[in-house]
Amino acid sequence: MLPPSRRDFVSLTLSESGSYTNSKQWRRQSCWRKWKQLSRLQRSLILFTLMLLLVCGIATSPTLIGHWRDGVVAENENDGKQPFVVNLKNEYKSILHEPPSEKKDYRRRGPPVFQNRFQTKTNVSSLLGVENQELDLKNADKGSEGGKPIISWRGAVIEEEQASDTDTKDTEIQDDAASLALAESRLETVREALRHAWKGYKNFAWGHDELKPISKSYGEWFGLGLTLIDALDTMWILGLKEEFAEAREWVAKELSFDKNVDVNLFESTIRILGGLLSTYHLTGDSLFLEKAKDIGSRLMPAFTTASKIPYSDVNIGKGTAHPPQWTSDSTVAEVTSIQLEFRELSRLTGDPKYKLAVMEVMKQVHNLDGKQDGLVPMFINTNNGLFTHQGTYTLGARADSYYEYLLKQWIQGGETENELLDDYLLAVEGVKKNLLKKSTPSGLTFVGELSHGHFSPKMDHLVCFLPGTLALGAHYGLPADHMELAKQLIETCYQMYAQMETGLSPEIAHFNMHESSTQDVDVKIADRHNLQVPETVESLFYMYRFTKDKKYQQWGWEILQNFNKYTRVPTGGYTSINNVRDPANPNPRDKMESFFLGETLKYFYLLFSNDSDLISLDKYIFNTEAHPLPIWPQAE
Ligand code: DMJ
Repeated sequence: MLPPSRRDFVSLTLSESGSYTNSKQWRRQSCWRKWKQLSRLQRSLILFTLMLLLVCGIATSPTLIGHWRDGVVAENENDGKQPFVVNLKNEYKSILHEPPSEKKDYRRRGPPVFQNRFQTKTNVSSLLGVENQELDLKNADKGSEGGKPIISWRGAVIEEEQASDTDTKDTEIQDDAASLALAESRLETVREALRHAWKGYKNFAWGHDELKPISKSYGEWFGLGLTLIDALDTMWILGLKEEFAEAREWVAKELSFDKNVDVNLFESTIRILGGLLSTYHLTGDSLFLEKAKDIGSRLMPAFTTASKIPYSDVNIGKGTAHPPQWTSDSTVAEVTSIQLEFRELSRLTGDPKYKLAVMEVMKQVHNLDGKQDGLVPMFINTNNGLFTHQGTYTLGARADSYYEYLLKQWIQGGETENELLDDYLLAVEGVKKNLLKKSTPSGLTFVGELSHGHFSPKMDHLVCFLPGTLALGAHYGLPADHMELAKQLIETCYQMYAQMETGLSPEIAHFNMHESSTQDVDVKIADRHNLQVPETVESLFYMYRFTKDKKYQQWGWEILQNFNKYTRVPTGGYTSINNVRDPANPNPRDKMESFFLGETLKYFYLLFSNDSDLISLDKYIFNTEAHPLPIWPQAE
């Protein structure tokens, strides 16, 4: 039995007498007296109750618990342990209506503008009236998980997210519209350039090989309407129907290959045979196939040599062929860059003789001695079939498209001809080992030349086909470092334009490698001309197709503007220039090359188009004159 003073009950007598004064002193004395009158147990119970109320008050205060919990989270995040915090969150979330972690994630995501928008909307929604709270509750009901208030909050956030998504979509639609408008305006600029070039050709050089726009006359090379044929598929791709129709009319009525004329095998194959085959494929018009068969068969006498390595020149009227007057050699690039066209001619005609002739060349070159790490010399003898002038290796003139056609034949044939691929892969390694260097001061990667063991930092603009070819190979599954090299080289090719006073590249650049150099590119006086060649634009096109990096389009746009500024002739046509270093007097050469229409303008157009199906690189392979030929179906 407990003593009376420790009995378990509480009896509070608040008034000892009937007199009541409400003075502070009286209240203090009175309270204290009452407190003293309580038993120890009563006092303990009161203190315990007060403590309990205090703890509950703290626990139900979101602000305080928030501060406290954040402190714990920070501490636990610091040492990597969070079990207590996780439990705490679970324990309290139904009481606190604390937003789930997504809220923090939303705040972290997105650019500052988005974050501000989100925060503003959240604040606004916290001020919403009853109507909106009801809406939230409805969302909670639809929303799921038992319709708890916390879900109502999630519903609100979903609304925020939807609103933000809508805004983002609006922005994307605006971006898309702006980018479509930009692309269309650039495409129209290219169409206009082609119309202007065509206007000069039509007015002053109709049916002849090349326009001389300054003298308003023409030049003849083969006398076969070279510019007109080279431009056929470009006009088709650009949708210049009227111009295409008048060109077709000329092909149908005027073009005859029954002429006593010497033509260069390589040039007439890539421009005429390639142009006709491509136009046939794009249009389905058999006129172009018949013309292709005619010129193809007339070029075949070039292969009647002792070695089966073709002569450089053929008389397409007489059916005779010969090497140049000064040598019995042919150029390696020329004899190894006619394969895509003759192989396609065999496929279309069912006559294997074309393909057999050109593949014999590839077989011989594959087996020849005299290469260095897969790199080929520049000349080959048509009598004995051996390389001549050995010891010089370049990716420029006289060797360039050998490398390009190794890869492209492999792709054309359905990636089955392994010797072609092996030679290509070996050659890329040979380039890396022997020809790649960095310039000073900018560290541009360039491809120089090797001559009897001596490196020369000379790079032809022709070499700028290489980034595009490397990128194409990477697209077809070749090593990823080919693409990395392509990115470095296209930057260099662009700089060959950007560092010139006209913004147009010279035909040949010499890169500086001395520590004291203040500029990367030197140009010799004899190399200052620009023939409106396509290689950099071609590579920009491949790079854009595969990376979608808009900078390649922008670089191309700058180049096109400079062509318009320095090479456009007001009375019609464009001209090559002699001096890319003198904007005041670029010194026009009075010649518009056929490849300006056949290649350069076509690649500009394809570069500025965002439609990857416009001459898909999974269906077509471009010959070295930019004429697309189909990649063969696997069975063939
Ligand atoms: C074109 O005829 C072809 O691109 C060829 O492969 C190289 N020379 C000119 C353009 O530079």
